[in-house]
Order: sequence, then C-alpha cells, then structure tokens
Amino acid sequence: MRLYTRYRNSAGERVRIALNLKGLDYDYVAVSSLPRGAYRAINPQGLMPTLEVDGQHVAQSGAILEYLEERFPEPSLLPADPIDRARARSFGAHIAAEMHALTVTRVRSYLTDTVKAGEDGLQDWLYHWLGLGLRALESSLEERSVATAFCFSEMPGWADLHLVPQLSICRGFGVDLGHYPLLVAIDARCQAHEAFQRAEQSVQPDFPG
Ligand SMILES: N[C@@H](CCC(=O)N[C@@H](CS)C(=O)NCC(=O)O)C(=O)O
Repeated sequence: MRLYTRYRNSAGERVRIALNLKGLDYDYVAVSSLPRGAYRAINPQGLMPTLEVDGQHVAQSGAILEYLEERFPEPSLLPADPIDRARARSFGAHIAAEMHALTVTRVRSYLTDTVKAGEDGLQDWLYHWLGLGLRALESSLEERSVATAFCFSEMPGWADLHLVPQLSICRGFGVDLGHYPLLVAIDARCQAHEAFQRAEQSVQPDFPG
C-alpha cells in the first residue's frame, strides 16, 4: 500500500495511526514530491490523503479507515460492543465533519481572501467551531457508562486516532484546552503509544529540516 500525504495532514495522520495500530507496512509518498498536477490525476478531489492499493486509489480518510477495517479486521479499531462502536464512529465523524472540515486551509483562505473576514473574523470562526466541537466531544466522554483509558475502549482506536491530530490543530490555533480534561488525558495516553508517535508530523520524511 502507498499513502499519499504530507507531514502536515491531519486527515492523513488519522490513516497513518490506523496503519500503525494494525501493524501494516506502507510506502509514504509526500504529495509535495510529485510533479505539478500529478496528484489531481491520482485523487480528483485534490485533498490528502489518498490510499493506493494494488494500483487503485481511495480518497477521504473515513473511506480509507473503513477499507482498512474491512480488509484487515484484526486488530480492530472499533470496540466490541455495537453501541460503543457507533459512539466511536460518531466521535470520529464529529471531528472530521463538524470541526476539521470547517477549519481546513481552503476554508480559512476563502474566509480571509474572498469573504474578507479579517483576522478577528477568522479567529471568531475558528474558536466558535472548535470550541463547540470540543465541548461536544468532552460531554460524550463524560456520558460514558465506563471510563475507559482511551475514548471508548482500553485500547486506542477509531475515536482516538481522530482526536489526537485534531487536538494538535487546536493547540496550533491557540485554543485553551484546559476545559477538556478527559480529552487531554486521553491525548496524553495516545501520545505515549508508538503507533501515534510514528504518525506524528515531525517524524515524517517530508518534515522540513
Ligand atoms: N474530509 C477529508 C479532508 C481532507 C483534507 O481536507 N485534507 C487537507 C489537509 S488536512 C488538504 O488536503 N488540503 C489541501 C491542501 O492543503 O493543499 C478527509 O478526511 O480525507
């Protein structure tokens, strides 16, 4: 398998963590190393990551994660209990669709360059959507019937691999994470885990310097 990504690619980091948790080898292809226009031919959506399997390309981290889970079911990224599985998927979807998608580079650029939102407007936008998302995620952990070490299991998985890259983004934007003790504690546990460490930005081959 080949993963088209770049070091700073939150959605790609989710997939890198999943590949590591499942113990799967893959070739890392830095999209910045490709000739101009080549990536669009691989992924018409133009967004990173893309997984290549036997010459076939799959875009969107959610679809890639589903593929990996179906093709390589063990170890599973999802908890055993069906409700916990649904909660883990819901947690991941909230990050991917309700937080990350509203704050990615192209959305921020559109706000500043086209909508002329200005720096304050952009800050309001980011803090509003990220704050709303973080509060929802923290509440969903508070409501668990069992306080597991990771989001919905004693092992890191689907929800956790979405959480860690998203908290890194929040820190990058200067969001105060002090109100979210459960999220921060789980993030710290994940960061001690090798699968997360090997997926982290600064150890990717295209990380500058
Ligand atoms: N929903 C997509 C999001 C993909 C996405 O927005 N990726 C960003 C980076 S995290 C991207 O490729 N941006 C285009 C760019 O930076 O040139 C997924 O989960 O794969």
